[in-house]
Order: sequence, then structure tokens, then C-alpha cells
Amino acid sequence: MPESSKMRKPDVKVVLLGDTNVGKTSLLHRYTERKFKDTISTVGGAFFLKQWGPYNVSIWDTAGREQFHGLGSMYCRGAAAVILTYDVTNWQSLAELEERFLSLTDTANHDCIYAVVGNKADLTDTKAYLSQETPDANQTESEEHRSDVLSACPTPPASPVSISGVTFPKQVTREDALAFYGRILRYKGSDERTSLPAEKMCFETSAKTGYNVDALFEALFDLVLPSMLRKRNENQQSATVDLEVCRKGGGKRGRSTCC
Ligand SMILES: Nc1nc2c(ncn2[C@@H]2O[C@H](COP(=O)(O)OP(=O)(O)O)[C@@H](O)[C@H]2O)c(=O)[nH]1
Ligand SMILES: [Mg+2]
Repeated sequence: MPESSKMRKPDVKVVLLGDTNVGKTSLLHRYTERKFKDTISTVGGAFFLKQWGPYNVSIWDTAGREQFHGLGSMYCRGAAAVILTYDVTNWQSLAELEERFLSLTDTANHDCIYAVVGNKADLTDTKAYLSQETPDANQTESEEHRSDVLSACPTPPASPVSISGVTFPKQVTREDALAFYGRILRYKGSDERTSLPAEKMCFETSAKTGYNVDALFEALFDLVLPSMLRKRNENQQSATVDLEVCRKGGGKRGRSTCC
């Protein structure tokens, strides 16, 4: 088998979940393309393959189906990690995670890892606003102007968005997210003392500036390594079983071709 086709089989599945417009597609786009676009279509590829060391991670986007309440139980089936995404400026987006999306994770792996991610932190947090990676071709003129203003400031202004005249109050605090993580563990019947701690699994990100985006994905990839190892072992074992079945002439296909 050519090396390239060997590389394409995913070892593990990571799923982005959350209400429409919270920025799931933008987060994936920022991570994979290092870019942010103001308008981006979700419709298209359902998942993206990322090579992580010797492993292949598939990262699943909703392809816009969350808009029509159309995410079935298949979406999270076999997921090793789920990124539960909300918008820090929209309280309802956190409530929706609990009301509509958490139950979709029932089909995820029993040892699935959950990250709670508050996106659009640039709208409320100076630090996130300033963490613009190298400016990309899609940056608008007004954004460039705002970056100039900010870089000219000796100390960051208290409210980054007030520069554009628009303010977005932070509707979801980090404490809200930590509390939600605790409720996820209870919903899953997991013991808080042996589970990954909330402080480690709750992130605030900005797909727009790149703030915390690499940190989020890469922390998750490291955490799902044990799942990847297990899946590889399972695959190897099932290959051995198949060979045994063939040798003994067992299995439906074996019998029908013999007789
Ligand atoms: N300011 C800001 N806007 C964002 C951010 N992420 C996404 N958006 C915008 O929010 C809207 C919805 O983003 P999208 O990625 O399509 O959300 P999805 O429906 O969850 O996939 C788009 O207009 C994006 O440009 C962010 O981190 N900061
Ligand atoms: Mg989308």
C-alpha cells in the first residue's frame, strides 16, 4: 500500500458541537488554514484530517446541520473528544449546549474527553483581541486600522471593542463554563475526582485573532493519545481474528464459496 493512502485512515475522531454561529467552522478554519474569514460557508467537507505524530485525527464539523436541528446520533458516534462550543457574548449559546447538544454525545466513546470552549473572546477580552497572529489576506481595512490603533497604545485599552464603538458584554463567565463542565461530568456519571479537571478543559478562544486556538486543539490531541493507541491495538487484533477465521474456513463467506 502506498505510504500516502496508509496515512489517510483516521485513528481517532474529534467532534465540534454547538449552536449555529458560535464559530465552530471558523475555529477549524483558523486551526487548519491559519486564517479567519468574516463569512465562511459550513457546507462542504464534513471532516478534516490532521496528522498528529504518527496518528491521524479526524476533526468533524457539522456541515451546517445544527441550524435545522439535524444532527443525529451518528455525528458523535465513536468520538474520542467533543468540543462543546459557545459564544462568550451569548448566554443562550451555553444554555443550548446543555439543552440540545449534550444528549447527542451519548453515542461518543465511553472514555470520551469533553472540552468547553467559549469562542469570540476577542469581543470581550483585550488579551484575546491583541493576540492577532500574522495578519492574513482576509483582514479588512477597518480591522487593520484598529490593529494600528492598538499597537500604538502603550497599554491595552480596557475594552478592546469600544474602539470600534461597539461593545459586547461578556454574557458567559469562566465560572459559568467551569460549572457547566461539572454538570457534563455528572450527566456522564463520571467521578470529578478522577476526571480531567475543569480548569484544564475549559478554554476561551478567538477564531478571529487565533487566541488559544492551537492550544485547544493540541491539548486535546495529546489527551486522546491513549484512545488512538487502543484503537490501533483493536484494529491489529481484529486483523488477526479475521485471518484465523479464514484459515479455519469459518464465516459465512468461507462456507458459501466452498460448497
Ligand atoms: N469576532 C469574532 N467573530 C467570530 C469568531 N468566530 C466566528 N466569528 C463570526 O461568527 C459568525 C459565525 O461563524 P461560523 O464559524 O460560521 O459559526 P458556526 O455556525 O458555529 O460554524 C461568522 O460571521 C464569523 O465570522 C471570533 O472568534 N470572533
Ligand atoms: Mg459552521
